[in-house]
Amino acid sequence: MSEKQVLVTGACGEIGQALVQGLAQRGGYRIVTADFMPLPDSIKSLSAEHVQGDLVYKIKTFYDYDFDTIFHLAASLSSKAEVATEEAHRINVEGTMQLLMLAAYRAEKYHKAVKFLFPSSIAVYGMSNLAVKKNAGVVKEEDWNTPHTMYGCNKLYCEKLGMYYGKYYGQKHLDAVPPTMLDFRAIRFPGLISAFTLPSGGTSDYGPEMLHAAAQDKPYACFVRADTKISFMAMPDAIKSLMMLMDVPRGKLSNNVYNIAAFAITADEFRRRALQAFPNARISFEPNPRRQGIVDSWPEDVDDSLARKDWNWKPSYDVDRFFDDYFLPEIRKRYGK
Ligand code: AKB
Repeated sequence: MSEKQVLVTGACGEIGQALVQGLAQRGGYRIVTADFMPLPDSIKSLSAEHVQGDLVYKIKTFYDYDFDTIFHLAASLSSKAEVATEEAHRINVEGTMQLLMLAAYRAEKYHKAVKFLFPSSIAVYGMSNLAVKKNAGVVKEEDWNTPHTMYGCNKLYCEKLGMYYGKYYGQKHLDAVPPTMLDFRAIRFPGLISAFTLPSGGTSDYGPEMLHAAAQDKPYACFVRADTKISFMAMPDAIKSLMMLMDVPRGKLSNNVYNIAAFAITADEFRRRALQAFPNARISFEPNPRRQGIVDSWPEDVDDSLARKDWNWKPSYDVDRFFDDYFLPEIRKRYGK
């Protein structure tokens, strides 16, 4: 069977590295990667070709490629995007727009379905204050689509752009079998935690930063209050969800955008679990008002019943399994603790 050609943008990021490894492990793909940065050694040999540079300027390169699936992961995350807003808009919106145009062009011109997988975020939600956040509890896809950040606005708008291109391009070939179209599918990710890489530029970063610091005996000043609660997920579950959403036949999808959830815990719960595993951990709380404001606008948890219903989504790691079966064993190997 011939290999499917896949593009992974933002391949050097946390999701990118884990996804390239996941695709390579599964086999059957020719993986083309793109990023500002050169590929890290961990995935260098897994990429058939790496295009290094700014996606907005490199886009022309990709018009000659016959991609079956595009994972567009490149983004400037929420904390970074708040201090470099126009730059974030350029990366998050213009980059996405260029790639959607490319996918739509290929779908229409060559009568070929192109799957476009887009990582959206809990940052698309925005609650006005903590009382509203508490009352809202677990939110559905259509609730509270009033983001407070540049990153959240960018992600929400790009979801709409993806649906727009999916709806209005390639429609004349919908009666083909299989239908040929730009097939846009998005997942709203919670905070992600990998045992192998550290995030940068995000606001959910306090979770993974605290755990990695504790495992290395480094002191950590958490930039949000102890009672701050949002949802988190193990990186292997994030990769599993992308693969599941890629695989599911279009006909089973009742939506283009899906919440997924695993466990919602407070920063204090992270501290308690870190101390349990590493009793000498030195963790303090020194809230940063700007970053605190961002997480206070995000929901405590999200309702992923639609993903469960449409494509049988279920995380493999609840909070206990996350610590006991994934994070702690891997991190102990990594830091020799
Ligand atoms: C961030 O903190 O910006 C990201 C996200 C929740 O999308 N991790």
